[in-house]
Amino acid sequence: MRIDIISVLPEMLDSFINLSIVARARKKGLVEIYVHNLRDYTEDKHRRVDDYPYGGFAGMVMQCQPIDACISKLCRERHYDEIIFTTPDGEQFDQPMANELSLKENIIILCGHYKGVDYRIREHLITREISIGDYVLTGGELAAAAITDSVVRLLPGAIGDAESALSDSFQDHLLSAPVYTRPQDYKGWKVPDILLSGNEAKIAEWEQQQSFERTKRLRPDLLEK
Ligand code: 6GU
Repeated sequence: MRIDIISVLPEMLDSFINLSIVARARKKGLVEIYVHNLRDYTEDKHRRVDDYPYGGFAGMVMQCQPIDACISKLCRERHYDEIIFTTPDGEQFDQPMANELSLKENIIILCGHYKGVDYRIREHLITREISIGDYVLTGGELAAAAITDSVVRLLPGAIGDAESALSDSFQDHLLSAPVYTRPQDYKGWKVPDILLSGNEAKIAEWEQQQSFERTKRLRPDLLEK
């Protein structure tokens, strides 16, 4: 898989793509991630990528030219399955969407900034608009990082235990059961006896029941799905 991220703040994504599971997946050759600085594509001599909005509204708007230049260059080099724009008014990102994106070959993620981008970009170049939740971030970089992280960890081989991605919270519309590690007793805080029993069937049953109870208590909306 290949992910191209277009940003006015590429530094914000550098540490993320060079750390942890995402970095390891890149080293293993499971994913290629490229971050493009939008300013490298502007024809403006001051390297500006934004301008005042028509209509006298507040804030600045990202211009068509640099975005079009960057996306067009990438699209001449290979086919992209999805050209995503991160924006608070997009479709809300969730696990099924991450699963779906993890099956794509090549995707572009354009990080939104300022008041937004010239709407013509959204009409003519973007194939999918994604929000990561109902709150406003200063820029789309954190959203692009969240999307990339959730997609990359699903690529076969990205995380050690093949089963652990499947047992994630949300993967079956349920929250995960609690987990514990050594010691059995920490300052009198005990690990549930059932987990020390060695009875696999009983443990599996406990896990299911915990999963269901936590979902019912914390996220009853998930049970309706
Ligand atoms: Cl994708 N962008 C911004 N700027 N804010 C957000 C968001 C995206 N998703 C939630 N809030």
